[in-house]
Amino acid sequence: MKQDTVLIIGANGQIGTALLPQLQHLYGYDRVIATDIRPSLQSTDIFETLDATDAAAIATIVKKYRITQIYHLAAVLSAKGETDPLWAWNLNMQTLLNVLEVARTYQIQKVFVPSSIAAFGEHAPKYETPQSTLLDPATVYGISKVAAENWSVYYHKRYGLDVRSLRYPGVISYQSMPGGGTTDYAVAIYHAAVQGLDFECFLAEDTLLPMIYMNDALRATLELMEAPAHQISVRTSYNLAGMSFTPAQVTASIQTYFPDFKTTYQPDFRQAIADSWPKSIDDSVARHDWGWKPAFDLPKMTHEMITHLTEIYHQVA
Ligand code: VAH
Repeated sequence: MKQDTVLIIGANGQIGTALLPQLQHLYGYDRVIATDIRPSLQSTDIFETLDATDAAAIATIVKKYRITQIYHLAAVLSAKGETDPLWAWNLNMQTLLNVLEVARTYQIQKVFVPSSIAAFGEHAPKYETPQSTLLDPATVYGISKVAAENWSVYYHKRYGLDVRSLRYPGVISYQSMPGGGTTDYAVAIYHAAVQGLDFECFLAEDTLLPMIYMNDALRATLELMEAPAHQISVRTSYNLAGMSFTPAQVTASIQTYFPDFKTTYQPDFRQAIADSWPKSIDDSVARHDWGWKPAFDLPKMTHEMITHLTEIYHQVA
């Protein structure tokens, strides 16, 4: 069992909900401190309510538990952020700067700060989007992620802080309901199918987007955080790819299990967000630096999602 003590900020979010048990397995239940502004959603030994806009509150927890690693997973996502841009900016940036300052002050050994393919905008190549290219994001969420990437480099260069990051594609998981993301249709569609419902998609059927199954996203996160520092050549954020698919393709994948399942398409404001993002990602730098390789394609993910969601809904029934 590793000797670190790990703080998760935003443990009730999509990534946090799935990451918590994996960190507890790696470090021990008593060495993972789960925090969120909302009360705990799952059984865990140590949970603290934390408003990460309060730097002193973060520092109090860091000192109380002698934290050595921080996973900062609290953020307002793309679609929700567009409903109140300045609120989203202030929340995403204030929490980030609080985490970086506390980490510097208390000599935290490693900090994980997720970025997103939302950091790319209209002037990035749409296919096999490279690690290094112009970042002109179309959303406040994307702007805050680009700012976070640059602040991470600043704290690494000026203070030696070991901040690591991944540009997550749309993350697909069964452990939590989607919340405020543009790629969340790809989670909700599986919930509809397993409940025997048809699905109305808020993106057009041919909207190709980079996606990743949660198991791969978590493995990438832990492999990055466990990699020796000398292997980390990117201190903004690593491109990460799992697969790319369209709503029509995930519908067809689901129909191999539920032949009568139907999707209709009613694009809304989120279509413009999706259209500003890449269609596929070049993650060759992550593959080179720390050996990244995805394990899930669309058929394998569909099998996992339908299997787990069927168990969940049958338990509820
Ligand atoms: C969102 N799920 O839709 C997030 C993600 C690439 C998309 O960052 O906002």
